[in-house]
Amino acid sequence: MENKLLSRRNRKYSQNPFIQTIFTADPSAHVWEDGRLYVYPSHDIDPARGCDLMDQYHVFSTSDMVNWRDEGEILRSSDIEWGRPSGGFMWAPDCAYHNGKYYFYFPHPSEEKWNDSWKIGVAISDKPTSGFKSCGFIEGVGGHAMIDPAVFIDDDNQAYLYYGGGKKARGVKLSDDMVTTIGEEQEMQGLHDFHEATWVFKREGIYYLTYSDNHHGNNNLCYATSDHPLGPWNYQGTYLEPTGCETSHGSVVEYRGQWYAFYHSDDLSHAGTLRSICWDPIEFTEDGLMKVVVQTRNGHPALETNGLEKNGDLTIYGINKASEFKGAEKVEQADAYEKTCLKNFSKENNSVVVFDEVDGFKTGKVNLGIYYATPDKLAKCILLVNGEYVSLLNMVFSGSWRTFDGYANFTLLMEPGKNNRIELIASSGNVSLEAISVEDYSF
Ligand code: FUB
Repeated sequence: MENKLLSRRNRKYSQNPFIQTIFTADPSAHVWEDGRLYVYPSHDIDPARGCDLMDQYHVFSTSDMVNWRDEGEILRSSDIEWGRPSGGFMWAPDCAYHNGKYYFYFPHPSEEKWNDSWKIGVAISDKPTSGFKSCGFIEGVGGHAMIDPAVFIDDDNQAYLYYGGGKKARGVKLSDDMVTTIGEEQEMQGLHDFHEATWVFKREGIYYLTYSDNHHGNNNLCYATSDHPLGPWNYQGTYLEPTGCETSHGSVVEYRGQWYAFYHSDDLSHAGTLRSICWDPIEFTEDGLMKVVVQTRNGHPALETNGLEKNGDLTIYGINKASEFKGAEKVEQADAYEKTCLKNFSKENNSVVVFDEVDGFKTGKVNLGIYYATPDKLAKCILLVNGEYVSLLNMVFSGSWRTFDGYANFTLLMEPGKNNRIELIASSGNVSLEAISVEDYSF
């Protein structure tokens, strides 16, 4: 039974959206020196209030494109000393690696009057998924609607910053410190119907600038090409048709010999400000044109991991180890872990389950797994750790109340050692809970 539980952490085929436990948008994908692919998205906070409350960037990584590791939170608005006093508005970010350091770029307003005071903030770390410290913002760029930074580093190690919104896309060279600019910023010429979401990559000597257009209701992702990183650009058309969501935002990256398009949709929530990140392969013509991406829900096989996976010690706590529960029935069910589950875990029943003495390992950084079945499209529970609210977590349709195939996971900080209290409170939908696990993320 334990193997059945663990197989959910090691799936064979892709699913879109590929991050389902929390809502994420605006994925910026990069391959770093350890050979893994990392995605830096923004985080739609549930319940949403437009895009106002967006905060708390999490990073995700993979070695096989199918099994994703939530690397945890790297920054939130309360870490930004120059930021908007009431926070929120941590919109589409990007990350760059240069001379041994990781630079995380994010748009954030400095004043309550948010749309007039956008700045491009920078946080720096020696590691790709932790230790980021705010180091101010890029002087001389930003202003009204100026969002969505993307950094491209050319083969000669010269870095370029792109950003924009409100119909204007701009680009500028960055100095070696990756925080100050060189020369005047330039308006990107030749784009058609630019809206937002700049991203630049290079393939076979051609520079590509991708962005979202103003297509009414649901944006397209479009692109333009050039033989110079700052243009002028030749508009080439759409490579990602509307995803159904009222915004569109993507990145394009090569990983282990295949090019991939990352984007977001609202397939999970059907709410335009509770978005979820997706990927699909992208192909090019012999002339270097981007073919329109086929948007899938599932089915791309996992790549061989080739020793690139990262796993820590794992401890499982079946429902029999819960120290308290209420508002749900403990029932014997053949397929459940240890043949026990908590049935009818729902808001209507005021259901709560508590696990005490949960291991935070050496540093308290753990990936919490929740194993469940649900007949509902999108069930949710509230996670409290040591009495504090942490997040609302999604549990998506698994087939039926006894199809024990559901797995939600979320990386967080708790206390080191074995004295943590995890509380799950039903928030919507009807769930059969079978176990939780913690994985040591202290490395
Ligand atoms: O996620 C907030 C904003 O919505 C982004 O900055 C835009 O690109 C759009 O996706």
